[in-house]
Amino acid sequence: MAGFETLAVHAGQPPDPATGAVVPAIHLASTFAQSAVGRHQGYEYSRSGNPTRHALEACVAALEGASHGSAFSSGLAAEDATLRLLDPGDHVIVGDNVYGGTHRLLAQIHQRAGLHFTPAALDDPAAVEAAWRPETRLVWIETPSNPMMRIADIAALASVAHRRGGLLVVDNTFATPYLQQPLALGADVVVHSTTKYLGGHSDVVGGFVATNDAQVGERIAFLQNAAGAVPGPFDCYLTLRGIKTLAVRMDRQCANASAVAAMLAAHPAVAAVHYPGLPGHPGHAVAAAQMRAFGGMVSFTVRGGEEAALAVAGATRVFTLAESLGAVESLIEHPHRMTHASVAGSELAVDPALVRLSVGVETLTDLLTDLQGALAAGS
Ligand code: P1T
Repeated sequence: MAGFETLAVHAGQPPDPATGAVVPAIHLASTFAQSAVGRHQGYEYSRSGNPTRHALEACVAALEGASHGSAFSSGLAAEDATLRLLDPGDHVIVGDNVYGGTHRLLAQIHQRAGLHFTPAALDDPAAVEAAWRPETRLVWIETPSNPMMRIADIAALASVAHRRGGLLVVDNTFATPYLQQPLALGADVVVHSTTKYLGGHSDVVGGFVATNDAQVGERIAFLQNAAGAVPGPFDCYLTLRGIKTLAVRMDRQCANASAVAAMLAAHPAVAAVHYPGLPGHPGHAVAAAQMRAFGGMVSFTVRGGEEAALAVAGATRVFTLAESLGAVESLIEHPHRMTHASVAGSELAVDPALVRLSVGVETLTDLLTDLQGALAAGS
């Protein structure tokens, strides 16, 4: 089997047999000619299947070690399709720290359609087991989690879920398949916001579902076509283009993030740093065992509370104040008021003193100087 970087550049995108083009074509056609009714060359209509989208699907499936992969128009569309595997009355155990939009999707859409869910400590397999009900069908986690960077033991949770007859879904957005391969660790389904590290350049929104369970994969492909939340061909092309450099971007982002985390950990204005690469992080050992490196995301609380956090988030010059993450440019945000505003006041609410960083590929000294200046302004 080819190595990760080779797959990232080539999987699903051999040179075009008609022209030799080394880059996949952007097939804009919405429909495909049939030589007789039902006789076609594999494509009928672009919601059901599109050659550029299929290249992306083959590539990400290969990176995740999956037999089935379906691309969606956003991460939330991919999550929505995954939750539609369930029926009214079914129960989901969701990690108690997840992207605010994931909680909103469960609480404000799927719960209304009859799904039940219970948050449980994602870093404690016993807590997940304790939350299990006879009607539990699925455990849903992020690791590292957004925005607290908590680490779930994927293999341990997979064994709890399987013993009880459920599925484990891992949102692999923060880690990417370069750092962590949930399916190889026992997870049943991987979901992604490809908007983040896979796209890598803050210029495309997308999502993905990957699995080795044929029944699940076929149902997800059915939902992709039947509900229709598909990405356009240009978006698929941009995502494929981003993926080619995933490994090299990630190497730099991990190195920059670990230096940023070390600086913050020693800074007097910082109360706590959440980065699984720090030896004191409670998930450090599990992360070291299941991840290649510790990722490009760092969060921290400031001693001055919410006001200081807002001041820091507003005072950087190299880090741009913006939602999202995973691209080449560094971003800073205030989860309580931004990405996790939809969980404010709920049991999943995040500390208003928390600041989240997505560390990019810029020159490390510029990033450190920028943060030190903002921390001085915020204290
Ligand atoms: O934004 P979208 O492509 O729909 O993906 C949603 C999503 C899913 N999973 C995780 C772990 C995410 O972080 C996100 C989106 N998150 C942000 C926009 C953010 O700034 O945290």
